[in-house]
Amino acid sequence: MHRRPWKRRTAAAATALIVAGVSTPAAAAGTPTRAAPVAGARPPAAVTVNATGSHLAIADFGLSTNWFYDNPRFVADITGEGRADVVGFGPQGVYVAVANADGSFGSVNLAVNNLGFNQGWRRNEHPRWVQDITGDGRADVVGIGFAGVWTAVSHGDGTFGPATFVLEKFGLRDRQQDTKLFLADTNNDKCDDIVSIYNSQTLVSLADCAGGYAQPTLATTVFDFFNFDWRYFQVADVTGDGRAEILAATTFGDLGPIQLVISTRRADGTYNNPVPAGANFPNGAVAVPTRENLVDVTNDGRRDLVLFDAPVPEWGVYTARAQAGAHFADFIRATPDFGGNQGWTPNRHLRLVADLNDDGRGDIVGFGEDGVYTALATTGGMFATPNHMVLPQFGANAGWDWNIDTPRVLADINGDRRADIVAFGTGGVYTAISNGDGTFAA
Ligand SMILES: [Ca+2]
Ligand SMILES: [Ca+2]
Ligand SMILES: [Ca+2]
Ligand SMILES: [Ca+2]
Repeated sequence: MHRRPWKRRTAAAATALIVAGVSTPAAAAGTPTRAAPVAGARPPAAVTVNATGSHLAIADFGLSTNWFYDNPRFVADITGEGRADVVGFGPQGVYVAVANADGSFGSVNLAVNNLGFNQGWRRNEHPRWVQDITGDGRADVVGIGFAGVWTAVSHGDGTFGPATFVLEKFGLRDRQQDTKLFLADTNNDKCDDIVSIYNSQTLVSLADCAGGYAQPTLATTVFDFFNFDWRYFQVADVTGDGRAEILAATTFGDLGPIQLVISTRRADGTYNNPVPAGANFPNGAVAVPTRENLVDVTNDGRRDLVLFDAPVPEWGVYTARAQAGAHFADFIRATPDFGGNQGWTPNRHLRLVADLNDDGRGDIVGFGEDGVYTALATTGGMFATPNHMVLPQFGANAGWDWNIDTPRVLADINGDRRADIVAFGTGGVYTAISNGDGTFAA
């Protein structure tokens, strides 16, 4: 019998949680109601966006060419040239557009004849990633389908090897519901491994750096439904040693009060029992790690926690700086901006952190009601105040309030190490190139 902590949680306990930059509610709302759609059948696009004044970089990958939530789109460097390319899981497979040095993109090509919508792949059932699994600096394609793991290895010129079934594990057929799946390097060979977390069973399958995966091994039994808040797990390197740690949030279980904990990897591939990770608030509230807010903001090579939508003790953005020894300093109020008191709303106003000026510190980019606002990182985990509206585009009032159908990401597409805006809208892919001072060239 599995006990689910969120069903036991009291209302008082739930309000003690801070939900930071959460994408989960939006994803749940976007869950298709149909269980098994007919191949090729597409529901109408849920939204339209007004991209007036934005630069249309690619007239594809957008709502008008029938890309939506069941077509995950990524911006990742598949050529190893330092420029992020557009990679989308479309009707017939994986489509790519390689970035050019001037911020434009090459033609859209079908690079892999599988892992697409018409082959039955769905966002909520079949996770897909575009990350490097061979250690050559070129992002590859990984998908976990019905029976197991598929990969396609990047050749570095915009083409890929064939989609190959490499491991009969983790598939929808065999895994338990509520299993958390992650792709992250756990052993510092630069090849991203598969981490699976389920009640009392955390498994790691090591990448063989040739496109395949080893049989999974048991990393720890500690993460169970009773003691851990199942909504929040993260697998990421926050110590800078190239080995991903496991971040989790405890419940009011046997381990004591709710807190953020961290589990580090042993040399033999197993994981140590989690210990308190710090990152405390004065009032004892817990911080919730998400991928979006684990970004180095101090240029020490360690990912820090950046927390939005934290009304305690005051509104604003809070940072907890990663320190040596798998521990975070306590949260500090890093700027009074971007908070709910100014109208910023979790599921309407996307806020991201990425380095806009190549100083090694992640900066804040907020997609507000009427446009894009930025605040550059200063020192000590702080951000410049006040923030500035730098683009009158990509705002919620133009329809950019739904980040599943129309994702917006920050990635360096022109190779100057400054993160640019890449937005998938109605007409296709819109971009805004970072000027390096917190502003963008639309
Ligand atoms: Ca690769
Ligand atoms: Ca690895
Ligand atoms: Ca910066
Ligand atoms: Ca750039």
